Amino acid sequence: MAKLTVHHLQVGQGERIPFLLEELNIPYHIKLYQRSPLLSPPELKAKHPMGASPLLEDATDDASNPILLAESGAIAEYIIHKYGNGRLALPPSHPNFADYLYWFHFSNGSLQPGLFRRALTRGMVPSEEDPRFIGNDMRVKGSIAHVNDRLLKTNAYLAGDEFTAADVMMVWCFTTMRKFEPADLTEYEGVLAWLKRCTDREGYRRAMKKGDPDLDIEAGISAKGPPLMDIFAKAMAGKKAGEKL
Ligand SMILES: N[C@@H](CCC(=O)N[C@@H](CS)C(=O)NCC(=O)O)C(=O)O
Repeated sequence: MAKLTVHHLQVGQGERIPFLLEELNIPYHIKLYQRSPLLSPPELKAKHPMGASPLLEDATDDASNPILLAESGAIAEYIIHKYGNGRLALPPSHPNFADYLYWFHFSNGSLQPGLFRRALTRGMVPSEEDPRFIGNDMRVKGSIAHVNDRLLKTNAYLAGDEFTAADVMMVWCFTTMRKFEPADLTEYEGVLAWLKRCTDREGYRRAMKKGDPDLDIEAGISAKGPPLMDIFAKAMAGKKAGEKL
């Protein structure tokens, strides 16, 4: 049996990994870390050169020298292919293989960096009329509309009819990540219906109970989004310059 430990910094993208493991019914241990005050605490920083979450520790083959893997996407692929028999991925022979790859990578490759850039710009410009904010805002709105169009087309999941790891990767961008950068989803019916489909899943509920039991899931999936994490907005605005984050 696999001996997996997920190192998860609470209220963060690490939530994807327990979600995936629960969906695949693969047993794991979870070690929780709290932000200190915004970034990783010293014990998580010490575990890997990037000091970020998620981290997967795999002691299956060698308990004295476990594999330590970072990067959400790499961890997801590792789990799917090493322990999941390829479940929740689409194979190259599947007609929607290209869709699967595209949407699997879209969250960390386009939407999430776009949201983060907009958050940074928001903190740096005098007003939302500033062209630097407008440019980033247009990119985020374009990305969300692109996801919405896709979901209105499939009327199911990102890769097509089946729930896949592409959905696991994307959900956090529309839920917990909105604690860092707000995004009103009122106009995006496709995204809202898909969010409900994904977050109604038992795997998601079990994962969130283990990883972030204090997070309000209903607020996370609401059209307006969850309450913001104040310390992040302050950090983006440079209000804590000189202080340790
Ligand atoms: N590209 C990485 C990013 C990891 C990352 O930045 N994680 C955040 C959690 S949302 C983190 O650990 N932040 C705390 C820190 O960097 O100190 C991934 O996809 O796993």
